[in-house]
Amino acid sequence: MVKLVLVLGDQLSEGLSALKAADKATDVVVMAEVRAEATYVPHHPKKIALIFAAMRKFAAHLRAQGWTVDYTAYDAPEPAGSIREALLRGAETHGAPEMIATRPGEFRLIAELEEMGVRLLEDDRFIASHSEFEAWASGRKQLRMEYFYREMRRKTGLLMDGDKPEGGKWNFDHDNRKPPAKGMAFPERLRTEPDGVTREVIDLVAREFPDNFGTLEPFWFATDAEGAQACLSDFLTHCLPTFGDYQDAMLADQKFLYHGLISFYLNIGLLDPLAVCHQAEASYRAGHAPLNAVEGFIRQILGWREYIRGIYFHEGPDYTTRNGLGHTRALPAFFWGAPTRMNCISKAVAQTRDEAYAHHIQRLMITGNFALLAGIDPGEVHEWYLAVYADAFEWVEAPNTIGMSQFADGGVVASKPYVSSGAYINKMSDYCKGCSYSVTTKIGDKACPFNLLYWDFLLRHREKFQGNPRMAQMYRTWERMDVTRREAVLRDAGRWLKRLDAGEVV
Ligand code: FAD
Ligand code: DLZ
Ligand code: SF4
Repeated sequence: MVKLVLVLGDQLSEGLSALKAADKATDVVVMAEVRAEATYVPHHPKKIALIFAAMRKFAAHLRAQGWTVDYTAYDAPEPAGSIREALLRGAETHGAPEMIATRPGEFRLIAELEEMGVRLLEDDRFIASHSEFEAWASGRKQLRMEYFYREMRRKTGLLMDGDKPEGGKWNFDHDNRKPPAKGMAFPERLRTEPDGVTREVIDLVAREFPDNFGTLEPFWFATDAEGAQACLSDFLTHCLPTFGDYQDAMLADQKFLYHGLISFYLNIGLLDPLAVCHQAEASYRAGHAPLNAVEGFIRQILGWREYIRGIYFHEGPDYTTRNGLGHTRALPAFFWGAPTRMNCISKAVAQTRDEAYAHHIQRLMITGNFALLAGIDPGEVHEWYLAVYADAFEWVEAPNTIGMSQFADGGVVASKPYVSSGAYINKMSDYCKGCSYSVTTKIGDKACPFNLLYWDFLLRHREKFQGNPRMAQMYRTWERMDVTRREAVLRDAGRWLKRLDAGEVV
């Protein structure tokens, strides 16, 4: 009996559970570039091009291995509007009564497939299974990444010295996260020239999605497993040794610093997370990269990435609608490229527009920090992050945005809100030098908006946060401030927000 095997645009892995459960001699793989997936948010054109080009190449790879692949292109004479439509059509064409798929990374699509009777198999491309995460989470009051990460180290043996962590410590962050230093040298990053298949897709995306926010070209992503591995190898050779030191630094004319630039490859299946961690560990064992860098890098993948996925499935489908702080302000137009006088926001958004990429601290402490301080509706913030980054799929984006960044889940992911005044941004970046606001000014028209909004946020949510021991110091600082100064800060924050709401260039 013929089976239909659905392979989604972020399931481009040879070892996919649905492929392992099928027989290439009899079964048919269904892949489709569909309107519903390409438009559920206005994805960045580079993200759509990456996914479509990688899908086409994966289909060709499967065919070369002997699979029958029923592939519908976005501009096919009879396009498929949705995954459901592609499957129903495939079932009719191939007379296949049974449909299987690897469980998608989004509740919306899981519900759609379940409703159609598609048999869903566990996505085993992750290091922790759902049941392992649930076993770890059950009975715990707080789900802190650090403890989960230690379990993952023990489970995989990565950076272990017997039953002890390599170097005697689980976490070397103390040695990391330095501000940018003078004379830092940045290697040229490997860029992949588009080949014929990618070029066709780029032309299609330019035609079909002309109004989406984001610059399509130059397009530099790898679009197959070999290309992704070449990018990873380039990172391991040139950047990993310095990865930890400057992980949180931000520079206006350096978009990538020493970051991996691999999340989009991991998330669509071109790289395997465990294999990436093993390669990083090998770099340490060979004496090529120091422990603080390698531990920091492995923690991002073995710890954060796995933990975040666990949280999405643990918390359930209502997670993206949470709004624990009751924030309702509309997302300002400058998130979509309208002018702003805030240089940090302007630079982070311009980079996002050009590359469909920003590194973690730009996402967390520039755009995310601003949205949280200004009280933007977390649902709108979530849709923005889901749209604009090439690595954004709901299972990974939502806990980072709703949880870590916007504290809208009430503290499941973060133990305190990630907020800062301009001082942190000034310490970790060179943005403030080129800004029309003054980072050292705390009140008045020149005052950095982060300085004003920081106190406004803390005061608005005083009841919620003043009992948090990690925030008590901030409230004590406020109490020590002169009363007239306090009044001026709140007055100026209110005025600034009014100008924002009125659509002025702020
Ligand atoms: P590196 O800094 O080189 O880190 C190596 C790898 O670690 C990354 O490729 C990624 O796979 C993993 N990693 C690191 N931090 C995280 C994290 N917090 N969650 C999950 N994986 C992590 N990451 C996504 O993959 N998709 C998203 O949609 C996404 N949305 C985010 C939204 C917000 C508001 C924030 C604050 C973070 C978000 N992240 C997301 C996490 C992180 O910013 C990116 O994984 C990272 O910037 C990717 O760049 P890189 O490959 O150069 O990472
Ligand atoms: C993100 C995306 C886009 C833009 N297009 C497609 C597509 O046309 N066909 C497809 O199979 N998958 C696509 N995807 C990825 C899906 O949206 C993704 O599989 C779900 O969000 C689950 O993570
Ligand atoms: Fe951003 Fe404030 Fe610095 Fe300007 S002064 S770049 S708004 S932190």
